[in-house]
Formats: sequence, structure tokens, C-alpha cells
Amino acid sequence: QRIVVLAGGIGGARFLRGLKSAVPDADITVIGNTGDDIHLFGLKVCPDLDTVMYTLGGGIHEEQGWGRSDESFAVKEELAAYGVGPEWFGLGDRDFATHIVRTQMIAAGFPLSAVTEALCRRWQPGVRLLPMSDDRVETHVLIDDPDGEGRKAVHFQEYWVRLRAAAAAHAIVPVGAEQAKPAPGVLEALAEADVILFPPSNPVVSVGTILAVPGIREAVADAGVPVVGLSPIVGDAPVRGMADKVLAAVGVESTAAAVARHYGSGLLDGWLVDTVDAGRVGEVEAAGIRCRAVPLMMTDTEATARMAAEALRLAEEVR
Ligand code: GDP
Ligand code: FO1
Ligand code: CA
Repeated sequence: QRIVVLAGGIGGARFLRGLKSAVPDADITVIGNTGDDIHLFGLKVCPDLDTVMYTLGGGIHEEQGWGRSDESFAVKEELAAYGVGPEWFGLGDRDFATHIVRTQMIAAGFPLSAVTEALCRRWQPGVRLLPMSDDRVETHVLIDDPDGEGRKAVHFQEYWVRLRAAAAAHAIVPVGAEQAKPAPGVLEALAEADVILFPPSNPVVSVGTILAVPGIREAVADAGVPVVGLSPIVGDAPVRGMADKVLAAVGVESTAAAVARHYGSGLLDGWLVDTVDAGRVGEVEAAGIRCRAVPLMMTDTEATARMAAEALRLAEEVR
């Protein structure tokens, strides 16, 4: 069974761990969000690709959900001693090595897709991990200027990590997306998929950014196979993080049903909401999307594997 998953960071990575456990023999291709990528200290950092790679490869900081396990911060401290920032982004020593290897390979002329494949040779994530594009796409957020009048655009990481999404966001702009091409293998994987899954990733800045690369949304819609998603919103709030803020910026309510309608029946065939949102199943089905309420808390791999199995069951129902 060929499964394609459009993934962000933590929500995508944890779901993938459950999916692999539910269907160990499946051929899984992950299309990863690169809109969160940021250049720091001359290095290219790809938080969402790394979160997937480390989580599936056994190198993730489990409690934190991003970054390396057993991490230290000597380089960060030394940079701070030189007065070289930003200090608000916590790059650890082990993690730095990944960014050095990546940046070196890119400088040598390798596309991000080839670099990601090389990094995965170490981590053996057990899935094929493709960046959504080899072209640079950077999500920026239009906010009220915290230190003055008017509005300004900041990099997504500055909005999310430094400002903790506290500044009012007016627009989310995936800069460069319109000119970007899907990375090699992305459209092919979608065309050959037996099922396409949207994990409980951020619908705006993770899955939404991937879908903003011209050709990808069309390839998902035209694949002719079931497309099933799982809600990252449970009980009218994100399970973790601040997805409600970026949903508001694009005019979408923070409910499991509103997110399904945002994707729309042109894209989604099936949608899973948590059991606490069972009252919203009718609302989703009225939008032409088959919906079931099942437990959606990824508390451990077993619970997550059951979620993945439910998503695949719903896919068979709508096939
Ligand atoms: P990020 O790039 O690290 O922000 O990760 P993703 O975009 O892949 O996923 C973020 C989303 O995962 C957040 O909006 C959370 O609400 C959602 N999420 C995290 N843990 C869980 C969980 O256990 N269950 C569900 N349903 N959603 C979750
Ligand atoms: N998230 C934070 O909240 N603070 C950090 O200092 C931080 C550092 C960081 C370093 C490497 C990496 O791969 C991820 C990192 N993240 C950090 C997580 C990540 O940037 C964001 O939470 C997601 O991109 C949000 O979607
Ligand atoms: Ca992310």
C-alpha cells in the first residue's frame, strides 16, 4: 500500500510514528513543509523536515517535540558571548551539525531533496522524506508592529518563537511559493498513491504551505484516491501550539469542523474529529466530507497507531 502524507513538524512526525506502527509494510512517502525554514548564522535550518527525521530516526527530544535528544548549547552560548544573535532561537550543538552538513551540501550544489535524502541515510526514518520543493519558500506573517505604528512582515519563526504568536496576525504569506516547483518525486508520489493523508498538522502554516506550491493541491485533488485528514483542533482549541492564531489570520474558526471546511470537499474525502467533537460530525458531513469521531490524542505510539488505522479505515469507506 502506497501512502502519501503531507506533514509539518511535531503533529506530522508523531502521527507518522503511529502510521508506521499500524502498517509496517506500507510504502510511505512524506511531503514535508519547508515554509518554516530559516537561515541563521549562515546556516540553513529546516525545522519541520528535521522534526520528522529525528522523530522517526530516534534522535528527537521527546518531551520538547523538536530538536535533538541529549542536547547541549555550548555553541549558542559562545555566539551569545560574541553578541551574535538571534538568541530567541535555540539551536543545540548536535542540531548544529545537521545544519552544517545541509548548508555545506547546498553550497556544493546539491538540491534540498538530495541533501534530505543524504541526511536520512544516517537517520533511517523508514519513510521516503521529500521536501515540498527544492526552491526557497519562507512563510512570513503580517503583524501589528510591536515597536511602533503600522504593520510589518516577520519571518514565521520570529512570529512563532520570539513573539509566541501574541502579535495580531493579519496575513500569512508563503513568500516564494508561487514561483516554487514541487521537488522531484512529489507529483509522482501523489499520482501513484493509494491513499493520501493529512496528519493533525497545522492546516495553515504546515499543510497549507505545502498545498500553496503550484501543482501540489491539484495533484492531491486529481489523484483519484481517498484523501483523509485528522483534526489538530480538539475541543475548539489546538492540542498544542497556537494554530488558533494562524487560523484566525485566514478567517477560519478554531473548530474541527471549520478546519475540514477550510480544506473543502474538493480536496478532502474524509475527516476524523476527536470524540469530544462528536457533535460536529454532522457539520462536516453537511459540507460533503465523510466524518467520524474517534480518539485523536497522540499520547503514545499505540494510541497514535489506532488513529492511523481509523484514517485508513475511513479511506476504504470513501474509496
Ligand atoms: P509543527 O510544525 O511542529 O507546529 O507541527 P505540525 O504542523 O505538524 O503540527 C502541529 C499541530 O499538531 C498543532 O496544531 C497541534 O494542535 C497538533 N497536535 C499536536 N499533538 C496532537 C495530538 O495529540 N492530537 C491531535 N489531534 N493534534 C495534535
Ligand atoms: N521552537 C521554539 O519554540 N523555540 C525554539 O528555540 C526552537 C528552536 C528550534 C530549533 C530547531 C528546530 O528544528 C526547531 C526549533 N523549534 C523551536 C521548533 C520549530 O521551529 C517550531 O515550533 C515550528 O516550526 C512551528 O511550526
Ligand atoms: Ca512547523
